[in-house]
Formats: sequence, structure tokens, C-alpha cells
Amino acid sequence: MHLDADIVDLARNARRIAVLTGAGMSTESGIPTFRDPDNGLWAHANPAELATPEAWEADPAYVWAWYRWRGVLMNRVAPNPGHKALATWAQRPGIQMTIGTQNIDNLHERAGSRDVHHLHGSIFAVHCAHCGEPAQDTQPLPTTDVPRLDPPRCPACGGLIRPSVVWFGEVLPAEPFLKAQDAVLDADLVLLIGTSNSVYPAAQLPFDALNAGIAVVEIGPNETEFTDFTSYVVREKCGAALPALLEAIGS
Ligand code: BV8
Ligand code: ZN
Repeated sequence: MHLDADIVDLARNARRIAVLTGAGMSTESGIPTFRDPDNGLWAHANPAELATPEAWEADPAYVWAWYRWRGVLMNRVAPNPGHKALATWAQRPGIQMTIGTQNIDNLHERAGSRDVHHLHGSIFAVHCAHCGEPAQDTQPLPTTDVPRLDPPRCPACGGLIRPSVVWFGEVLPAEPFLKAQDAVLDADLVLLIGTSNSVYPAAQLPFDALNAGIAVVEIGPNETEFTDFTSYVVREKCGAALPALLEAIGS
């Protein structure tokens, strides 16, 4: 794989690396992105419509079933070489790596990454939609892709339990976003991996880096909404690009 020398130099000299990842980071693990309409998971569900408070209000059992099945599929897959390369890189002496991910899976953590912040929440956490209390996820996961599944009830107030993910139209939790933004602004290199960079305010973060004069390297097989703003692009899948970049910078 060809890697531009200036990108390899940036990576070799970087000590404080902020990594921003999206669904494309997990594609090679077998989790479809939001824009793979032909994938079975989205065949019967349009994420933009389902990942909303309106969809939940209209039919909580349908939305809950969709998330529980996504959780089943996420448990069945494993971190890919891209996740592992990031975790290996972070463990090198003198490297400080912070990951701000839009993904609700736990593949970065399962690959060994330590400093991971979920801008849009996690599918493995649940809370009460009524009183907001975090809840224990005790309901057994479905064994088939059931179309509807009644959400459990909150032990404190009896309200419906929902996934602790951020839906469209919902405000992002402040702490993960600020941690990612701080890391971006303190970085000497930002990697933008596997995201079309189309969902705000997460999509603002690479622009924050540019405004601070920090180099942003985009890694992914297709153009994104950020492509025109950076001169550092690795037009490859992350599962190949990240191990190649790690090898190119040497140990
Ligand atoms: C908010 C969790 C406001 C749930 C998700 C008009 C203009 C601007 C903004 C808006 C607007 N209208 C509405 C908004 C706001 C909206 C938004 O940005 N909408 C977009 C669509 C325009 N944002 C929100 O609603 C946010 N909240 O703004 O609140 C507010 C303010 C005050 C008071 C009240 C409210 C909340 C957004 C969070 C939504 N939740 N996920 C769940 O997962 O179910 S979003 C979800 O979709 C993901 O988290 C992710 O963010 C997004 C998908 O994007 P990507 O991850 O980039 O994935 P995508 O498929 O798009 O791209 C994949 C990329 O990977 C591609 O480039 C592909 O080429 C590449 N790729 C593929 N294979 C590989 C690869 N790359 C590398 N290697 C590979 N192998
Ligand atoms: Zn409650």
C-alpha cells in the first residue's frame, strides 16, 4: 500500500494523537455502516428514522427490538486489524492517544484501547426513558431478529428502559464530547477514520483541529464531507491502512 511520505512523517513524529472514528471503523468487523442500505440489518429499518425519540415514542417495542438485535450482532463480531493497530500504537512509549467515537459498539475497548469516549453513547448501557436513572441490563438478548420486544421497566419509577445512545435531535452528553474536543485541540495529529463526517456536532471536531492549525489525516475508501478540507488522505480501508501506517513509522 502506498502511504504519502508526509503522512508517515506526521504519524512518526506525533506524540498526542486524537482519533475520531465512525461506523467505517467497524465495517470490517462485520457491523454495517449507516449508509449500507443493502445490508440486512438496515433492510427493514432506516437508521435515520429509527434512531429518534419520535420512533421510540411511536413504538418502543419496535425500536427496542432493533437495538437488542444490533447488540446481538455486535457481540458476535470482533475488533478488526484497524482497531488493534490503534490499540498497539497507543501502547508505544511516549504516545498519548484519545479516541472519540461515534460508534455505539465496544470494539475499540475490546481491542485494548484505553482512552475511548462515546460521543453518541453505548448500546451496552441502558437507562430509564422516564426518570433517567441508569439501569441494569438484565433482559436476555433475543436469539433471533424479532420485530418487536417489550422494553423492561425501570425498578425506580416503572418507566420504560431505553438504550443509552444519543438519538437524532437529542443533545450529546457533555463529558465525552468535551474530552474528545480537548484531545483534538491538544493533539499534534488528528486521525479521522471511517466517518462520512455528516452528523453534527461530532462532525465539527475535525474542523476544530483545522482551526487550531492541527493536521487531520482522513482514512477511508470514499470521499467524505471533510475530504476537501484536508491535504492528508489515505483512500484505503482502515483494516489495511492502520497496520500499514504503524509498520511504516517503525517501532
Ligand atoms: C443534535 C447513535 C441538537 C444511535 C447516532 C441539518 C444540518 C446540520 C445538522 C442537523 C441538521 N438537521 C439535524 C441536524 C442535527 C443532527 C445531524 O447532524 N443530522 C445530520 C444527518 C445532518 N444531529 C443530531 O441530531 C445530534 N443532536 O444535534 O442535537 C440539539 C441541540 C440543542 C437541543 C436539542 C437538540 C445527535 C446526532 C447523534 C445521532 N445518533 N448514533 C445509533 O447508533 O443508533 S448517529 C449515527 O450515524 C452514528 O453515531 C454516526 O454519527 C452516524 C453515521 O455516520 P458515520 O459513522 O460517519 O457512518 P456513515 O455510514 O455515514 O459513514 C461511514 C464512512 O466509513 C463512510 O465514509 C465510508 O466510506 C467509510 N468506510 C466504509 N468502510 C470503511 C470505511 N472507512 C474505513 N475503513 C473501512 N473499511
Ligand atoms: Zn425510571
